[in-house]
Amino acid sequence: MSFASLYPRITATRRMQSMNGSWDFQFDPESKGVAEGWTNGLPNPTDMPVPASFADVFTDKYSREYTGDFWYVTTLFVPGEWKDGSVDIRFDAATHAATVYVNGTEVAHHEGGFLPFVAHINDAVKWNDYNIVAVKLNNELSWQTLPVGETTTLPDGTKVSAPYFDFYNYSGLQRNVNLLYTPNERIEDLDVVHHIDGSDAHVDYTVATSGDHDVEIVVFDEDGVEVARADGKAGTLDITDVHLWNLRAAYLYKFVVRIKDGDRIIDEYFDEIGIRTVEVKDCKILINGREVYLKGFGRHEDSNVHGRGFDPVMNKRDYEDMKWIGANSFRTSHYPYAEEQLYEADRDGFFVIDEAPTVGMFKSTMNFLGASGAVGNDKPKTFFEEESVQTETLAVHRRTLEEMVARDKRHASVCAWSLLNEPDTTNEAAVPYFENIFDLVAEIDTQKRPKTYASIMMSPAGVDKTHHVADFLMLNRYHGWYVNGGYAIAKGTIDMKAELEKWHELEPTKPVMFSEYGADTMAGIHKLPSVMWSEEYQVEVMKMWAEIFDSYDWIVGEQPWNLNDFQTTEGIMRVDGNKKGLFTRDRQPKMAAFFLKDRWTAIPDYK
Ligand code: GCB
Repeated sequence: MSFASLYPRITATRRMQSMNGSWDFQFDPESKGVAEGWTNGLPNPTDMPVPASFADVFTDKYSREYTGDFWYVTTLFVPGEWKDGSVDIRFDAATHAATVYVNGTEVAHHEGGFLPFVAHINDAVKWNDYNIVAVKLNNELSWQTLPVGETTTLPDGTKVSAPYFDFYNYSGLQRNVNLLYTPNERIEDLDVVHHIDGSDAHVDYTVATSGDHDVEIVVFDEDGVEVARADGKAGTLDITDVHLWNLRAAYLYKFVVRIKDGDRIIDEYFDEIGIRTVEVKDCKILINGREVYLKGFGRHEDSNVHGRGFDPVMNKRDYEDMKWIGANSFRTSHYPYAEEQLYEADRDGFFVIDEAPTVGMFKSTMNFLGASGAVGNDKPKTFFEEESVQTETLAVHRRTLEEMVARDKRHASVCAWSLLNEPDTTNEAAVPYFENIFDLVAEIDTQKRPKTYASIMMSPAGVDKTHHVADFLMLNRYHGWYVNGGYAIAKGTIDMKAELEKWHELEPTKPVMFSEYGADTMAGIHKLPSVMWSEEYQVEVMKMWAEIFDSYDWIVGEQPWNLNDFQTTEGIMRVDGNKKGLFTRDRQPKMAAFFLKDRWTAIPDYK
C-alpha cells in the first residue's frame, strides 16, 4: 500500500500543480553527473518536453539510440502556505530507473518504468521560493529489469539496448509529473470488493490513513444523488437498485472518502468506481454472472514523435477506433498503461487485461533477439534456470506486481491480470517462479480477478509446464505469419485446431482466448492474388482465425495483434516498425479492420 497508488486529485483538502512542460535535458554517458554536481543544474542542456520519450525528437542516431544515464532538471516554485502539509512530487512513470534530487539532496529512487512513485520533498525544499528538481534516469536493460533484455556495447564503448522484445525501448519522463499537497493526516488507500445480491449490491471497503481520526465514506450515483454512506475505516456499503458496470455499458459511482474531526474535514479523496463482479467458471468468463465474448486488441502506448509519451489525443482516437470496430476489450501489452487510459476504459466499459511489464523472459533467438541485434549471446541456461532470476528478478517482479495491483485495483475496467508475456514455460524451472507470483496476486488482489499469462507459440499444449496456475488460457499464436504463412495458410487451421483440442483435454474447465495473432501488413500494398504483407493477405489471416474461433464454444475472446502499427528496434524482421496493426500508426484503418468491424458488430458483448 502506498500513497503513490492513489491517482492525484484536487479536493477540498488536496492541491496539485502540474510540472509538465519544458525541462533541461542532458545525456550522461560516463555517469559523472552526481560527482560533478549536475543535481544543481546541467552544464550543457538542451530543452526536453515532459511528458514524452526523448528518442524521436532527435535527428541524430546517437541521441535516438542513447542508452545509459540521462538527466532532466527543472525549477520548481513551492508555495509557502503548503508548509503545514505533505508536499510530494508524483512521477506517473520514469523509464526505467530514476533518482530524484531537490536542491542537491536525494529524495527518491525508483526502479520500473511504467508505475508511479512519489518523492516526499518537505525536508529538502526552500518554501515560497524556487527549487531545483533534478532526475537522473537510466534506460539500460538486464535480466533484472522489467522488461528484460541486455545492454551491449559498440567498439567505441557506446552502450546499446538489446531488448528481448520487439517494441522500441522508449524512455524518459513519459507520463505526467505533478507537485502534490496533502494534509499530513491523509487517506492513503481505498479498496473495494463488490457483491451482487439480486438488484442490490454490497461493497466491502477498507480505507488506510496515516492517522487515527475516523473516516466517512459516501457514495453518489451519476446524478449526484447520495445512495450509500458508512463510517469507519472498514465496513460495507449497501446500494439498493444498483446500476452495474457492464461491458460497453458502464456506470460509475463517485465514492467520496473523508477523514473528519467532528465537522472539520481533515482530508478528502474521491474515485469513480464501477460495481461489477468478474469470475471464471465452466469454460466461461463472467461479468456480473453473464458470459462475455471478448473482442479487442493487444495494444501499445506508441505514437509518432511522442514515442511512448502520454498522449491524450492519440488515446482518445484509439478508443474511438476501438468503438467503431466493435471492440469491447484490450490487453495493456506489454506494461501497465497510463492511469488516464484505465479511467477512460472505466467510462467506456472496456474489459482490460492489465499486463505487468514482464516481457522478454525467453532466451531464444525467436524472441526478437534477431530484430534487436543481440543474436549470439552465450548465456548457457534457459531464463528460469538462471539462479539470479529465481531470486533477484523474482523480487523485482513481486514488487512490480504489488505496485501494479495497488495502483489499478479499484478500476472496474481491470477485469483480469496478465502476469507475464511469452515467458519460457518449456522448462520445469519456471514452475516455482510462476506459483510464487500467482500466489502473490491471489493474495493481494482483494477482488480476486482472474490471472493468466500470454503463452508463446514455442510452448504449446503438452510442452508448457505452467498452465495450472492460470485461471484462463491466453494464447499468442502466429499461424499464417511466422509459421504456415502465405500459400500454406490452410495448414495453420489444422495445426491450431489440433493444439486447441489438446489444450481442452488438459484443461477441460478453463476458457481459452487469443491474445495475439496477425500478419505484418504494409498499408497501401494490394495484390491479387494476395501475398504476405499485402492488405488482402491480412484479411485472409483474420478470416482463417475467425473460422477457428467459431469452432469451439470454450473460446471466449479474440484480440489480434495489434490495434496500430508501432515502432520497434531496427532489424531484418521489421520495416520501420511492426506492421501488424489493423490501423496504421497514424490511426487509419487497413482493409482487415473493415472485415473485423463486420464480424465484431455482429457478435454481442454478452453471449
Ligand atoms: C509476439 C510478442 C509481441 C510481438 C509480436 C510480433 O509474440 O508478444 O510483442 O510484437 O509477437 O509481431 O512478432
